[in-house]
Amino acid sequence: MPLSRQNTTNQSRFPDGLVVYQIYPRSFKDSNNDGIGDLKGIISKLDYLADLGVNAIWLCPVYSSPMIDGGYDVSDYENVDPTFGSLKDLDTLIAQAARRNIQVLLDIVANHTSDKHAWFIESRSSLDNPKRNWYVWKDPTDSSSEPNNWLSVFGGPAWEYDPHTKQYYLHSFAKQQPDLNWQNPEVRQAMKNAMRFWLDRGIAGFRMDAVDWYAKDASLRDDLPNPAYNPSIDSPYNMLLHRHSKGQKEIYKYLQELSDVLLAYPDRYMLIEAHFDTLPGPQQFVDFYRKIDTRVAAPFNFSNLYLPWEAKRFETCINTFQSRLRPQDTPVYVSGSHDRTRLATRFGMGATRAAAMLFLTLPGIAVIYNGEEIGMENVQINTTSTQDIIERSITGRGQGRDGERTPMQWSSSRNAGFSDHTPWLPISSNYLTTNVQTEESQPDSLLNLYRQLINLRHTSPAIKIGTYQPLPTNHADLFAYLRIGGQQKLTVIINFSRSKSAPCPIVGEMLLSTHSSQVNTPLQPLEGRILQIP
Ligand code: ISL
Ligand code: CA
Repeated sequence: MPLSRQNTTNQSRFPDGLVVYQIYPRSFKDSNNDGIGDLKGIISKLDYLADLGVNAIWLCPVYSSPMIDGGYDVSDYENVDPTFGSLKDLDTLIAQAARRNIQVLLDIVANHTSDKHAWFIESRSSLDNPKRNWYVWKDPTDSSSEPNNWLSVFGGPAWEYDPHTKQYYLHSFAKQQPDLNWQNPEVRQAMKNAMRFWLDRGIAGFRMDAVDWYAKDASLRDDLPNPAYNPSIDSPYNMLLHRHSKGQKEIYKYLQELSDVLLAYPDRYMLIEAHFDTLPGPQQFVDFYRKIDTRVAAPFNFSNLYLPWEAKRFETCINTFQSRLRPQDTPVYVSGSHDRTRLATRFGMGATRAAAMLFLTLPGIAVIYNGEEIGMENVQINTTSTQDIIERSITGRGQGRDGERTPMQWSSSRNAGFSDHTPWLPISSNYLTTNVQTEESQPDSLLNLYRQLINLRHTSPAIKIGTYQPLPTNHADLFAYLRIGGQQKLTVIINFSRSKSAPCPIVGEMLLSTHSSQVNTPLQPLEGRILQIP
């Protein structure tokens, strides 16, 4: 009997037990000492990634870009920005990664382009330009103001007036990131062509950026005020509820069209950046599984990034989510990203081991953001070093993303072994102890725990392909679940308490403890265990 659930019930394209490693290329490894990470730098670290055991790397955008939003403002979808190297370097990276059984995923930023993209330059040139309708252009209102009240995620109105043609264009993000008009089939065709360009070069698939904004209310109705808005802590964007400026049902239709592109190639897939928090409710999230081909597409589950470190909150969140999935749906669990506070800073360094065990033993796909595996922390960036457009436009609100984007800490040598040149963002002051080289030499380091967990994920059939079942514990600090498959039955049990030990209610063989505990002892504070049950 075949072992794989996915291969028996459907032809899922997602490799079993997939671990995706997210790379922020600007901060991973600098090969030519200009202070900025690049493709050759990534190539030089492929052996590190192979030793870690990841099956895929997802590169944040490396396309040609004016870099207003760290490359999420693309001026050519079919080329590499010289900051990162050349198209040839990317081909080399794909080939070198393949030799190590590592797939390469690219980030498709399709909601908007850069204002320097040739399409937008044409579009803004005249009212009757053939590309005018590739973007969202509207006349001012009678009182000469913005067409409606929609806001930019990065602050201020989502409309920019263009004096040349006396119309406004829509930008859900920066004004240098005009929104494409997804209602226009030519735009969708152009995006599909860009995807094919990369698929033909050997890319395994994509992370689809900001899909929530693909479809807006066709009649551009105003968004309504958010009654829960708190001006002292919330981003000004959250002043309104975004019921009309994003999240319309056409998103599913558009994404299904993109799925069809992937289906025409063998073994290709996409991960979708959709947000629980920004959609009206969990049903919309589940709709991503129901309305898009689940063999090639799955949405990220970001909900864990917003939870406090409490057993019952995680238990409810994960059990509810799992209960809504059908066997053929692939969950995608995310523990950090280039947009969110790092795990060690969010939950505290003490919780990183248990969190690693949790995220790497859940079913489906695990996404690790670079640096989480060594316990990197958010870095306080002083105003003179600010890079992120959010920090520049919504200054001092703690919304900026530079803190989680600082250079990878490779060693205790100068600039943490990232570069010989002053890096584009400061290195964390903890790099002398928190770095790859040091942790490689310590058997019980966080890095070595990640390696063990990833190895177990690939070798244990229950974790790799097994089902997920809740396991109620009757203890406020414990969260436990069963993974059953391929003749193996495992329990994962995590003690979320930072100070109290807890009785271990499970009898079984200890496969792994985050704290090297012996079997039949109480769980230590913040300990996680994987137990094999006869
Ligand atoms: O991170 C956010 C705000 O702090 C989110 O609202 C984020 O902007 C949204 O999830 C979309 O993010 C993605 O697209 C953006 C880019 O800036 C982010 O880095 C990317 O992850 C625009 O392309
Ligand atoms: Ca460089």
